[in-house]
Amino acid sequence: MILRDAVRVLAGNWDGSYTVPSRRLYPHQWSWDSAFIAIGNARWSPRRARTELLSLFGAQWYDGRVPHIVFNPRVPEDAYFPGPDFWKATAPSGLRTSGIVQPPVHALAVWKTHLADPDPAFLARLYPRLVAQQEFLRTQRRDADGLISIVHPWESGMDNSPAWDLPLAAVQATATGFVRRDLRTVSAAERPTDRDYVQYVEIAQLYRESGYREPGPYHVVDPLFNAAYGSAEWSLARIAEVLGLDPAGHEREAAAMTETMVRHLFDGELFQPRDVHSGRLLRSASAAGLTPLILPGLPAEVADALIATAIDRFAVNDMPLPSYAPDAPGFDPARYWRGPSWVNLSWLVWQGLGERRPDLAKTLADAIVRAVSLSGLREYFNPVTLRGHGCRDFSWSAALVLDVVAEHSLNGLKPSLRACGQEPGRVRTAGDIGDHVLA
Ligand code: 9WN
Repeated sequence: MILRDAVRVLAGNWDGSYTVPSRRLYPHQWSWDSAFIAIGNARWSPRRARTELLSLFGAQWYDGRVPHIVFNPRVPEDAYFPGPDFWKATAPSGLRTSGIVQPPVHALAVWKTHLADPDPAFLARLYPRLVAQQEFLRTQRRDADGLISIVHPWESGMDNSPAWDLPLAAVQATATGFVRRDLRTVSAAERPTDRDYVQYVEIAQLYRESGYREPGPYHVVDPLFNAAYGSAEWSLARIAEVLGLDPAGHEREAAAMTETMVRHLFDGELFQPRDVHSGRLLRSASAAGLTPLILPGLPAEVADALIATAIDRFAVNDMPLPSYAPDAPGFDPARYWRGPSWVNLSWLVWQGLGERRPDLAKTLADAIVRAVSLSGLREYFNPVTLRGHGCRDFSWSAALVLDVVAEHSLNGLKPSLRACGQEPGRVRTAGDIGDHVLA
Protein backbone atom coordinates (compact mmCIF):
# COMPACT_ATOMS: atom_id res chain seq x y z
CA MET A 1 0.00 0.00 0.00
CA ILE A 2 2.68 2.46 1.04
CA LEU A 3 4.51 1.95 -2.23
CA ARG A 4 1.44 2.52 -4.35
CA ASP A 5 0.80 5.62 -2.26
CA ALA A 6 4.37 6.76 -2.89
CA VAL A 7 3.91 6.49 -6.64
CA ARG A 8 0.52 8.22 -6.37
CA VAL A 9 2.19 11.16 -4.58
CA LEU A 10 5.05 11.37 -7.07
CA ALA A 11 2.68 11.20 -10.02
CA GLY A 12 0.34 13.76 -8.45
CA ASN A 13 3.19 16.19 -7.74
CA TRP A 14 4.74 15.84 -11.22
CA ASP A 15 4.55 19.03 -13.25
CA GLY A 16 5.62 17.72 -16.64
CA SER A 17 9.38 18.13 -16.22
CA TYR A 18 9.90 18.16 -12.45
CA THR A 19 8.11 17.39 -9.20
CA VAL A 20 6.85 19.96 -6.69
CA PRO A 21 7.79 19.04 -3.10
CA SER A 22 4.17 19.67 -2.08
CA ARG A 23 1.26 21.03 -4.17
CA ARG A 24 0.18 23.67 -1.67
CA LEU A 25 3.14 24.44 0.59
CA TYR A 26 5.98 24.31 -1.97
CA PRO A 27 4.48 24.77 -5.46
CA HIS A 28 7.76 25.25 -7.42
CA GLN A 29 10.93 23.22 -8.06
CA TRP A 30 13.37 22.94 -5.15
CA SER A 31 17.00 22.02 -5.68
CA TRP A 32 17.85 19.28 -3.20
CA ASP A 33 14.28 18.00 -3.24
CA SER A 34 14.69 17.30 -6.96
CA ALA A 35 17.82 15.28 -6.29
CA PHE A 36 16.08 13.11 -3.66
CA ILE A 37 12.98 12.80 -5.84
CA ALA A 38 15.10 11.65 -8.78
CA ILE A 39 16.69 8.96 -6.60
CA GLY A 40 13.22 7.54 -5.88
CA ASN A 41 11.86 8.04 -9.39
CA ALA A 42 14.86 6.18 -10.79
CA ARG A 43 13.36 3.06 -9.20
CA TRP A 44 10.18 3.11 -11.25
CA SER A 45 10.62 5.74 -13.97
CA PRO A 46 14.26 6.54 -14.75
CA ARG A 47 12.98 8.76 -17.56
CA ARG A 48 11.31 11.02 -14.99
CA ALA A 49 14.44 10.99 -12.84
CA ARG A 50 16.56 12.16 -15.77
CA THR A 51 14.02 14.79 -16.80
CA GLU A 52 13.80 16.11 -13.23
CA LEU A 53 17.57 16.62 -12.99
CA LEU A 54 17.97 18.03 -16.49
CA SER A 55 15.17 20.47 -15.79
CA LEU A 56 16.79 21.70 -12.55
CA PHE A 57 20.17 22.19 -14.23
CA GLY A 58 18.36 24.07 -17.00
CA ALA A 59 18.09 26.91 -14.45
CA GLN A 60 21.80 26.89 -13.54
CA TRP A 61 23.41 30.35 -13.50
CA TYR A 62 26.45 31.35 -15.57
CA ASP A 63 28.58 31.24 -12.40
CA GLY A 64 27.65 27.58 -11.90
CA ARG A 65 25.27 28.00 -8.99
CA VAL A 66 22.16 25.87 -8.97
CA PRO A 67 19.44 28.01 -7.37
CA HIS A 68 17.51 26.57 -4.48
CA ILE A 69 14.14 27.38 -6.10
CA VAL A 70 13.20 27.48 -9.76
CA PHE A 71 9.86 29.25 -10.03
CA ASN A 72 7.03 28.01 -12.18
CA PRO A 73 5.87 31.06 -14.17
CA ARG A 74 2.29 29.74 -14.19
CA VAL A 75 2.04 29.77 -10.38
CA PRO A 76 0.82 33.11 -8.94
CA GLU A 77 3.31 35.25 -7.00
CA ASP A 78 1.35 34.95 -3.78
CA ALA A 79 1.36 31.14 -3.78
CA TYR A 80 4.73 31.02 -1.98
CA PHE A 81 6.77 33.55 -0.05
CA PRO A 82 9.45 34.61 -0.87
CA GLY A 83 8.52 34.35 -4.54
CA PRO A 84 10.22 35.55 -7.73
CA ASP A 85 9.42 39.24 -7.13
CA PHE A 86 11.39 39.03 -3.88
CA TRP A 87 14.46 37.31 -5.30
CA LYS A 88 14.57 39.36 -8.53
CA ALA A 89 16.83 36.78 -10.16
CA THR A 90 16.62 35.26 -13.64
CA ALA A 91 18.67 32.32 -14.90
CA PRO A 92 20.24 32.42 -18.40
CA SER A 93 17.39 30.15 -19.52
CA GLY A 94 14.93 32.96 -18.70
CA LEU A 95 13.47 31.10 -15.71
CA ARG A 96 13.08 33.11 -12.54
CA THR A 97 14.90 31.65 -9.54
CA SER A 98 16.08 32.33 -6.00
CA GLY A 99 19.72 33.35 -5.56
CA ILE A 100 20.88 30.94 -2.86
CA VAL A 101 21.76 27.25 -3.09
CA GLN A 102 21.14 23.99 -1.21
CA PRO A 103 23.36 21.00 -0.35
CA PRO A 104 24.88 19.62 -3.57
CA VAL A 105 23.44 16.11 -3.44
CA HIS A 106 22.80 16.17 -7.21
CA ALA A 107 25.89 14.33 -8.46
CA LEU A 108 24.92 11.46 -6.18
CA ALA A 109 21.40 11.54 -7.64
CA VAL A 110 22.74 11.59 -11.21
CA TRP A 111 24.99 8.63 -10.45
CA LYS A 112 22.16 6.65 -8.80
CA THR A 113 19.85 7.40 -11.72
CA HIS A 114 22.52 6.04 -14.05
CA LEU A 115 22.97 2.92 -11.92
CA ALA A 116 19.22 2.24 -12.07
CA ASP A 117 19.15 2.61 -15.85
CA PRO A 118 22.58 3.13 -17.45
CA ASP A 119 22.59 6.08 -19.84
CA PRO A 120 26.02 7.55 -20.69
CA ALA A 121 24.40 10.29 -22.83
CA PHE A 122 22.56 11.56 -19.74
CA LEU A 123 25.83 11.51 -17.79
CA ALA A 124 27.59 13.38 -20.59
CA ARG A 125 24.97 16.14 -20.55
CA LEU A 126 25.10 16.67 -16.81
CA TYR A 127 28.79 16.08 -16.03
CA PRO A 128 29.98 19.58 -17.08
CA ARG A 129 27.09 21.17 -15.22
CA LEU A 130 27.83 19.23 -12.04
CA VAL A 131 31.49 20.23 -12.33
CA ALA A 132 30.42 23.89 -12.69
CA GLN A 133 28.21 23.56 -9.61
CA GLN A 134 31.21 22.36 -7.58
CA GLU A 135 33.40 25.06 -9.12
CA PHE A 136 30.97 27.75 -7.95
CA LEU A 137 31.24 26.46 -4.39
CA ARG A 138 35.03 26.17 -4.58
CA THR A 139 35.57 29.65 -5.96
CA GLN A 140 32.89 31.63 -4.12
CA ARG A 141 32.33 29.76 -0.90
CA ARG A 142 35.61 28.16 0.16
CA ASP A 143 37.32 29.38 3.34
CA ALA A 144 41.04 29.37 4.11
CA ASP A 145 40.85 25.83 5.54
CA GLY A 146 39.19 24.47 2.41
CA LEU A 147 35.68 24.18 3.84
CA ILE A 148 32.59 25.35 1.97
CA SER A 149 30.38 27.93 3.67
CA ILE A 150 26.71 28.79 3.46
CA VAL A 151 25.19 32.26 3.71
CA HIS A 152 21.58 31.53 4.69
CA PRO A 153 19.91 28.92 6.94
CA TRP A 154 17.81 27.95 3.88
CA GLU A 155 21.07 26.88 2.19
CA SER A 156 21.54 24.18 4.83
CA GLY A 157 18.17 22.65 3.93
CA MET A 158 17.64 22.34 7.71
CA ASP A 159 16.49 25.92 8.07
CA ASN A 160 15.30 25.98 11.63
CA SER A 161 17.88 23.71 13.27
CA PRO A 162 18.84 24.69 16.85
CA ALA A 163 22.42 24.66 15.52
CA TRP A 164 21.63 28.02 13.86
CA ASP A 165 20.22 29.69 16.99
CA LEU A 166 23.57 31.16 18.01
CA PRO A 167 24.62 32.61 14.63
CA LEU A 168 21.08 33.92 14.16
CA ALA A 169 21.09 35.59 17.58
CA ALA A 170 23.58 38.08 16.17
CA VAL A 171 21.34 39.05 13.24
CA GLN A 172 19.54 42.38 13.63
CA ALA A 173 16.08 41.62 12.30
CA THR A 174 14.12 44.60 11.02
CA ALA A 175 12.60 43.35 7.75
CA THR A 176 8.90 44.23 7.43
CA GLY A 177 6.20 44.39 4.81
CA PHE A 178 5.99 40.72 3.89
CA VAL A 179 3.28 38.12 4.38
CA ARG A 180 4.10 34.52 5.19
CA ARG A 181 2.21 32.03 3.04
CA ASP A 182 3.26 28.83 4.78
CA LEU A 183 0.80 29.25 7.67
CA ARG A 184 -2.17 28.89 5.31
CA THR A 185 -1.23 25.23 4.89
CA VAL A 186 0.51 24.17 8.09
CA SER A 187 -0.06 25.02 11.75
CA ALA A 188 2.22 27.73 13.18
CA ALA A 189 3.32 25.29 15.89
CA GLU A 190 5.03 23.17 13.21
CA ARG A 191 6.83 25.93 11.35
CA PRO A 192 9.58 28.46 12.12
CA THR A 193 8.49 31.40 14.29
CA ASP A 194 7.75 34.90 12.95
CA ARG A 195 11.05 36.08 14.38
CA ASP A 196 12.86 33.33 12.44
CA TYR A 197 11.12 34.53 9.28
CA VAL A 198 12.09 38.17 9.80
CA GLN A 199 15.69 37.01 10.07
CA TYR A 200 15.46 34.76 7.00
CA VAL A 201 14.07 37.65 4.99
CA GLU A 202 16.65 40.10 6.31
CA ILE A 203 19.60 37.83 5.45
CA ALA A 204 18.20 37.05 2.00
CA GLN A 205 17.67 40.76 1.29
CA LEU A 206 21.24 41.63 2.26
CA TYR A 207 22.63 38.88 0.04
CA ARG A 208 20.39 40.02 -2.83
CA GLU A 209 21.56 43.61 -2.40
CA SER A 210 25.19 42.45 -2.75
CA GLY A 211 24.33 40.96 -6.15
CA TYR A 212 24.25 37.50 -4.54
CA ARG A 213 28.00 37.74 -3.90
CA GLU A 214 28.81 38.84 -0.36
CA PRO A 215 28.09 36.73 2.70
CA GLY A 216 26.22 38.71 5.35
CA PRO A 217 25.69 38.34 9.10
CA TYR A 218 24.93 34.60 8.90
CA HIS A 219 27.98 32.80 7.53
CA VAL A 220 28.62 29.24 8.65
CA VAL A 221 30.24 25.98 7.63
CA ASP A 222 27.71 23.14 7.73
CA PRO A 223 28.82 19.49 7.95
CA LEU A 224 25.95 18.17 5.82
CA PHE A 225 26.69 20.67 3.05
CA ASN A 226 30.39 19.78 3.10
CA ALA A 227 29.66 16.05 3.20
CA ALA A 228 27.41 16.51 0.16
CA TYR A 229 30.19 18.42 -1.60
CA GLY A 230 32.76 15.67 -0.86
CA SER A 231 30.37 12.91 -1.83
CA ALA A 232 29.63 14.79 -5.08
CA GLU A 233 33.33 14.62 -5.97
CA TRP A 234 33.25 10.89 -5.36
CA SER A 235 30.19 10.53 -7.65
CA LEU A 236 31.85 12.75 -10.26
CA ALA A 237 34.84 10.38 -10.24
CA ARG A 238 32.53 7.43 -11.01
CA ILE A 239 30.75 9.44 -13.74
CA ALA A 240 34.09 10.50 -15.25
CA GLU A 241 35.17 6.86 -15.47
CA VAL A 242 32.06 5.94 -17.45
CA LEU A 243 32.71 8.86 -19.79
CA GLY A 244 36.32 7.78 -20.34
CA LEU A 245 37.70 10.78 -18.43
CA ASP A 246 40.34 10.84 -15.72
CA PRO A 247 38.68 10.51 -12.29
CA ALA A 248 41.87 11.31 -10.32
CA GLY A 249 41.15 15.03 -9.76
CA HIS A 250 37.73 14.27 -8.30
CA GLU A 251 39.13 11.51 -6.12
CA ARG A 252 41.79 13.85 -4.77
CA GLU A 253 39.20 16.52 -4.04
CA ALA A 254 36.90 14.03 -2.26
CA ALA A 255 39.82 12.80 -0.13
CA ALA A 256 40.95 16.36 0.65
CA MET A 257 37.47 17.41 1.75
CA THR A 258 37.10 14.33 3.95
CA GLU A 259 40.43 14.98 5.64
CA THR A 260 39.69 18.69 6.10
CA MET A 261 36.31 17.97 7.64
CA VAL A 262 37.78 15.46 10.07
CA ARG A 263 40.52 17.89 11.05
CA HIS A 264 38.34 20.95 11.59
CA LEU A 265 34.76 19.84 12.30
CA PHE A 266 34.89 16.49 14.08
CA ASP A 267 34.61 16.75 17.88
CA GLY A 268 35.20 13.06 18.60
CA GLU A 269 31.48 12.28 18.66
CA LEU A 270 29.84 14.26 15.89
CA PHE A 271 30.75 16.66 13.08
CA GLN A 272 29.88 20.21 14.13
CA PRO A 273 29.10 23.37 12.20
CA ARG A 274 31.48 26.31 12.46
CA ASP A 275 30.77 30.02 12.56
CA VAL A 276 32.90 31.72 9.92
CA HIS A 277 32.78 35.09 11.71
CA SER A 278 34.09 33.81 15.05
CA GLY A 279 35.98 30.78 13.70
CA ARG A 280 34.40 28.72 16.52
CA LEU A 281 32.61 25.40 16.34
CA LEU A 282 28.87 25.72 16.98
CA ARG A 283 28.54 22.91 19.51
CA SER A 284 25.15 21.37 18.84
CA ALA A 285 23.48 18.01 18.45
CA SER A 286 22.19 18.08 14.89
CA ALA A 287 21.87 14.87 12.90
CA ALA A 288 23.63 16.81 10.12
CA GLY A 289 26.74 15.85 12.09
CA LEU A 290 26.19 12.17 11.24
CA THR A 291 25.89 12.67 7.48
CA PRO A 292 29.66 12.57 6.76
CA LEU A 293 29.04 8.81 6.93
CA ILE A 294 28.18 9.15 3.22
CA LEU A 295 31.86 9.90 2.50
CA PRO A 296 33.37 6.62 1.26
CA GLY A 297 36.86 7.61 2.47
CA LEU A 298 35.87 8.46 6.04
CA PRO A 299 38.45 6.83 8.37
CA ALA A 300 37.01 3.73 10.06
CA GLU A 301 37.57 5.04 13.59
CA VAL A 302 35.65 8.24 12.77
CA ALA A 303 32.80 6.25 11.21
CA ASP A 304 32.73 4.01 14.29
CA ALA A 305 32.47 7.03 16.59
CA LEU A 306 29.59 8.45 14.52
CA ILE A 307 27.80 5.11 14.61
CA ALA A 308 28.20 4.97 18.39
CA THR A 309 26.72 8.49 18.59
CA ALA A 310 23.85 7.50 16.28
CA ILE A 311 23.03 4.63 18.62
CA ASP A 312 23.62 6.34 21.99
CA ARG A 313 22.38 9.88 21.39
CA PHE A 314 20.09 9.54 18.37
CA ALA A 315 18.59 6.19 19.45
CA VAL A 316 18.58 4.79 15.92
CA ASN A 317 18.01 1.29 17.25
CA ASP A 318 14.74 2.43 18.79
CA MET A 319 13.24 5.17 16.60
CA PRO A 320 13.57 6.79 13.18
CA LEU A 321 16.53 9.16 13.18
CA PRO A 322 15.59 12.43 14.95
CA SER A 323 16.99 15.59 13.31
CA TYR A 324 18.29 16.75 16.70
CA ALA A 325 19.45 14.55 19.58
CA PRO A 326 16.60 13.99 22.07
CA ASP A 327 18.94 14.48 25.05
CA ALA A 328 20.01 17.96 23.92
CA PRO A 329 18.50 21.27 25.04
CA GLY A 330 16.55 22.68 22.10
CA PHE A 331 15.10 19.31 21.03
CA ASP A 332 11.43 19.62 20.01
CA PRO A 333 9.93 16.45 18.50
CA ALA A 334 7.23 18.27 16.51
CA ARG A 335 8.70 21.52 15.25
CA TYR A 336 10.26 21.53 11.83
CA TRP A 337 14.03 20.84 11.92
CA ARG A 338 14.33 20.99 15.71
CA GLY A 339 13.94 17.28 16.43
CA PRO A 340 11.46 15.53 14.16
CA SER A 341 12.50 12.74 11.87
CA TRP A 342 12.86 13.64 8.17
CA VAL A 343 13.08 10.95 5.53
CA ASN A 344 15.90 12.63 3.59
CA LEU A 345 18.19 12.89 6.62
CA SER A 346 17.44 9.30 7.56
CA TRP A 347 18.15 8.32 3.96
CA LEU A 348 21.57 10.01 3.98
CA VAL A 349 22.57 8.27 7.19
CA TRP A 350 21.09 4.99 5.89
CA GLN A 351 23.28 5.34 2.78
CA GLY A 352 26.31 5.94 4.94
CA LEU A 353 25.56 2.91 7.11
CA GLY A 354 24.91 0.61 4.13
CA GLU A 355 28.28 -1.08 3.81
CA ARG A 356 29.60 -0.27 7.24
CA ARG A 357 26.70 -1.58 9.31
CA PRO A 358 24.09 -3.31 7.10
CA ASP A 359 22.19 -4.43 10.22
CA LEU A 360 21.75 -0.87 11.46
CA ALA A 361 20.93 0.35 7.95
CA LYS A 362 18.12 -2.20 7.84
CA THR A 363 16.87 -1.10 11.26
CA LEU A 364 16.79 2.51 10.07
CA ALA A 365 15.03 1.53 6.83
CA ASP A 366 12.42 -0.38 8.84
CA ALA A 367 11.86 2.67 11.06
CA ILE A 368 11.31 4.93 8.03
CA VAL A 369 8.82 2.49 6.53
CA ARG A 370 7.07 2.14 9.91
CA ALA A 371 6.62 5.91 10.22
CA VAL A 372 5.16 6.37 6.73
CA SER A 373 3.01 3.26 7.03
CA LEU A 374 1.48 4.59 10.22
CA SER A 375 1.18 8.28 9.39
CA GLY A 376 1.35 8.60 5.61
CA LEU A 377 3.83 10.43 3.40
CA ARG A 378 4.05 13.47 5.62
CA GLU A 379 6.81 16.08 5.55
CA TYR A 380 8.24 14.90 8.87
CA PHE A 381 7.45 12.74 11.89
CA ASN A 382 7.62 12.83 15.66
CA PRO A 383 10.38 10.25 16.21
CA VAL A 384 8.83 9.02 19.46
CA THR A 385 5.12 8.76 18.60
CA LEU A 386 5.60 8.52 14.79
CA ARG A 387 2.84 11.08 14.40
CA GLY A 388 3.06 12.91 11.04
CA HIS A 389 3.61 16.68 10.82
CA GLY A 390 3.95 19.43 8.23
CA CYS A 391 2.40 19.00 4.82
CA ARG A 392 0.86 15.82 3.41
CA ASP A 393 1.85 14.01 0.22
CA PHE A 394 5.43 15.23 0.49
CA SER A 395 7.51 14.21 -2.50
CA TRP A 396 10.88 13.27 -1.02
CA SER A 397 9.22 11.15 1.67
CA ALA A 398 7.53 9.22 -1.16
CA ALA A 399 10.63 8.99 -3.33
CA LEU A 400 13.09 7.89 -0.69
CA VAL A 401 10.73 5.27 0.74
CA LEU A 402 10.64 3.75 -2.75
CA ASP A 403 14.43 3.72 -2.83
CA VAL A 404 14.85 2.25 0.62
CA VAL A 405 12.31 -0.48 0.04
CA ALA A 406 13.66 -1.33 -3.40
CA GLU A 407 17.16 -1.63 -2.00
CA HIS A 408 16.18 -3.91 0.84
CA SER A 409 13.92 -5.97 -1.38
CA LEU A 410 16.79 -6.51 -3.78
CA ASN A 411 19.00 -7.70 -0.97
CA GLY A 412 16.45 -9.64 0.97
CA LEU A 413 13.77 -10.70 -1.49
CA LYS A 414 15.71 -11.42 -4.64
CA PRO A 415 13.87 -14.66 -5.43
CA SER A 416 10.47 -12.98 -5.55
CA LEU A 417 11.82 -10.18 -7.72
CA ARG A 418 13.37 -12.72 -10.05
CA ALA A 419 10.04 -14.51 -10.09
CA CYS A 420 8.45 -11.43 -11.63
CA GLY A 421 11.17 -11.20 -14.25
CA GLN A 422 13.22 -8.34 -12.88
CA GLU A 423 16.90 -7.74 -13.09
CA PRO A 424 18.56 -7.14 -9.75
CA GLY A 425 19.42 -3.44 -9.53
CA ARG A 426 16.29 -2.28 -11.28
CA VAL A 427 12.71 -2.34 -10.07
CA ARG A 428 10.53 -1.75 -13.08
CA THR A 429 7.12 -0.75 -11.87
CA ALA A 430 5.52 0.41 -8.70
CA GLY A 431 3.14 -2.52 -8.92
CA ASP A 432 6.05 -4.91 -8.88
CA ILE A 433 7.53 -3.35 -5.78
CA GLY A 434 4.20 -3.18 -4.01
CA ASP A 435 3.28 -6.76 -4.79
CA HIS A 436 6.49 -8.26 -3.61
CA VAL A 437 7.69 -6.17 -0.73
CA LEU A 438 4.87 -4.67 1.23
CA ALA A 439 1.52 -6.22 0.65
C1 9WN B 1 12.68 27.14 2.16
C2 9WN B 1 11.07 22.27 0.05
C3 9WN B 1 11.94 22.91 1.12
C4 9WN B 1 13.11 22.02 1.54
C5 9WN B 1 13.81 22.53 2.77
C6 9WN B 1 12.78 22.77 3.87
C7 9WN B 1 11.71 23.74 3.39
C8 9WN B 1 11.63 26.07 2.49
C9 9WN B 1 10.53 26.66 3.35
O1 9WN B 1 11.09 23.22 2.23
O2 9WN B 1 12.33 25.00 3.15
O3 9WN B 1 13.61 26.62 1.23
O4 9WN B 1 9.72 27.43 2.79
O5 9WN B 1 10.46 26.39 4.54
O6 9WN B 1 13.38 23.24 5.02
O7 9WN B 1 14.78 21.62 3.19
O8 9WN B 1 14.03 21.92 0.50
O9 9WN B 1 10.68 20.99 0.47
